[in-house]
Amino acid sequence: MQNEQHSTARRQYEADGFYIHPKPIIPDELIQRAITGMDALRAGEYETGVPPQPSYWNPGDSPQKFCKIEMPQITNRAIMELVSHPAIGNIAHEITGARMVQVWWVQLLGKPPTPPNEVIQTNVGWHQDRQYWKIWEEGSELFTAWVALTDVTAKSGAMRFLRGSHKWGLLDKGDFYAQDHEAQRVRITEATANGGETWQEVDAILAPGSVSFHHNLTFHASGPNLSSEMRRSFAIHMRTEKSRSVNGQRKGLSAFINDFTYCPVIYGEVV
Ligand SMILES: O=C(O)CCC(=O)C(=O)O
Repeated sequence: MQNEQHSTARRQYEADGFYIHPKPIIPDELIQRAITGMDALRAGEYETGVPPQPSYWNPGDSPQKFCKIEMPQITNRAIMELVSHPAIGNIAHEITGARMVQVWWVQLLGKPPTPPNEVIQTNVGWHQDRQYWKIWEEGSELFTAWVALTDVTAKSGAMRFLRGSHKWGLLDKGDFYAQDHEAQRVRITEATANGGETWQEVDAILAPGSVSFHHNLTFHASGPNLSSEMRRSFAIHMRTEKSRSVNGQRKGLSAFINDFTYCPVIYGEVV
């Protein structure tokens, strides 16, 4: 039974370019501590004394703005515990067959509600993560675990994946900050082979403590949060032993990968 489940998850990930795990895997008490940690970060309080990396959102910014804070796990112990949770590493191993899984970058994400009649500015535009990850050699095995801390529904602006788009190659036509999804759809579809790929969107609906995984070439986006609560999550970017930074560089997004206190190995041994 165990093996059958494993192979189903892996087959789905390989065929679709994403995998949505059906049940919560992070204990509720850890989720609650991570939420407290997230609020501390948003208030500029750093438990470890270390600030996050330069970020799109900074303490004092408008609470209506999409909140993206880089490397939150280095500032707060509960967040580090959450992103290091072995259940995430086990599923990452299951879907990739990797011998080693390392967290190499993390983003705290908060999508605030958009009140009725206000202009929507918190969409995440269609993009492939790989377009922002040029520090890694081509073919590197890189993917993301997206952990929900709150109820993530279509109404609260769930992430949407384009089924099978990891097989389209790197199109370099995405934009994380774009707000007009329809204009993006036209531009991206035109860029696919003969403009002919099928556009099939799948919502990643997640209960608190649940996780989705997506391949670095899978197109994804999200719409407005029309619920009354902030949509909270962490995007945990991971690599396997089949990854290398260009020229072995340790800068930008690969700056910390030799520091396992910042970038924990969450499955297997360092290779
Ligand atoms: O949180 C979102 O809506 C998008 C996040 C994202 O682009 C990612 O985790 O790679």
